[in-house]
Amino acid sequence: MPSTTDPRTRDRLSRAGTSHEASVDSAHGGARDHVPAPTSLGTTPEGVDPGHGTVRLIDADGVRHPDATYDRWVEDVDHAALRDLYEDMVVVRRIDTEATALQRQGQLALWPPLLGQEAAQIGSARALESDDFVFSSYREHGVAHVRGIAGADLLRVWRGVTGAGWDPHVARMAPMQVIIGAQALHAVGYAVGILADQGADAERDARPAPDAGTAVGQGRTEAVISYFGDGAMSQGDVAEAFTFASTWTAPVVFFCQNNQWAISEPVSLQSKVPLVERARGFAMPGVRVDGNDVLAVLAVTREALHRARTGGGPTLIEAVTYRRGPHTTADDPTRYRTTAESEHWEARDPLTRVAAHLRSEDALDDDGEARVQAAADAVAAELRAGVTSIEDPSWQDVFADVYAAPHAELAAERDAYARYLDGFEEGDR
Ligand SMILES: Cc1ncc(C[n+]2csc(CCOP(=O)(O)OP(=O)(O)O)c2C)c(N)n1
Ligand SMILES: [Mg+2]
Repeated sequence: MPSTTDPRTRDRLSRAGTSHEASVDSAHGGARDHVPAPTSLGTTPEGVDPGHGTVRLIDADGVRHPDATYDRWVEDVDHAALRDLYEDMVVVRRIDTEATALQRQGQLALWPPLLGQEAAQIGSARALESDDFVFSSYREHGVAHVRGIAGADLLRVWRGVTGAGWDPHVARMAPMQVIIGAQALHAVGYAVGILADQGADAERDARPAPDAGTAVGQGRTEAVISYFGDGAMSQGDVAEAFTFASTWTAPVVFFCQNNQWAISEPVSLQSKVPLVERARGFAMPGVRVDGNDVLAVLAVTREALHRARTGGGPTLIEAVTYRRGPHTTADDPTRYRTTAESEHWEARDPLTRVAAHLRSEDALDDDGEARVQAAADAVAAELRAGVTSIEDPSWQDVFADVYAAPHAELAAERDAYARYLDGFEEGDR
């Protein structure tokens, strides 16, 4: 692998992702047009409703609005495809409800509900190719579902029986990240690694070979997406990630779900300007999207991924949404927010607007709705059966994967823990 600290290598690697495809910017006048005009400092960012410059294709009443820039990104989405997106959202909401119930019944230690954020997660995850890589926080159950992670594997960590519930190489999704914002840096590191690999490939391809036919930079670039919240935007890690991604022209999409709250802290305390405007300072395109509109989210994420794949570098997407449940099952949101606010967002539910749209087009009826619900119930039943049959790991397992090879200090710690456990009555272990 070439040295990534050498500025010449860095310049070459940054260009290695460029393909011969028309760039997104030249295709429709430049995504930077979508960065809203700066709001004067001191005004309150739109904490409740997305305002100017927000991409929305299906409104809260289910009405489809044409969009000169974004329609082309979803022109393949017919009624059947939109029904699939709807079913995805119904299923992940059902997974969420079941997991919340499992926590209340003592089967899980904790659960962070996604209720209200289904469109942001399904729309963006369905924009990904199977070889793209995801770095998420702890709330992206919808993304994990789309990546093919089984319900029981999703819940394993929340049951407290493992540190990572799935194989990240298979799912192409890293284990969830609880350190706020850290995954933004992990994503950029991975994206720079893609550039480094391309640089190495380009060097190899540039060498004369008997049947050389591969042009430098030819082929699709895999892309990386990092999910984080509005609160994470205040973290140094995220600012550093933006800087590195921008200067390296890294193939990464930053997907911020602005769900209005960082536990009990509203977004208005985190930023004096809409979060998307931060992109401008890093010379990144920034797009603000109605995060409760699955079609709009699909469109803007496809555009951003295309930019990443074709050498256009990072994009910041701010998906304006709402966390309708508690931060986690250990939280009581009634202590810090009003019923009026909850009702405001309930009326902007991501599922009901798609159902309303499909029904208005005669593409969904009661039978269709019942089939979707039955599919969701089946997933929930499988999830419950899978989780409740997970066996507790033995106490030794916690020492098993800490180091690549055993060593004396680790053995001493394990023995000390064994003596500690021996101090309990039989059955208390
Ligand atoms: C570095 C760090 N600081 C603080 C915390 C405690 N903490 C856990 S969740 C959270 C709020 C995060 O809010 P946001 O980024 O908006 O994500 P959301 O929970 O709304 O999805 C905080 C501060 C943490 N996990 N990591
Ligand atoms: Mg938040």
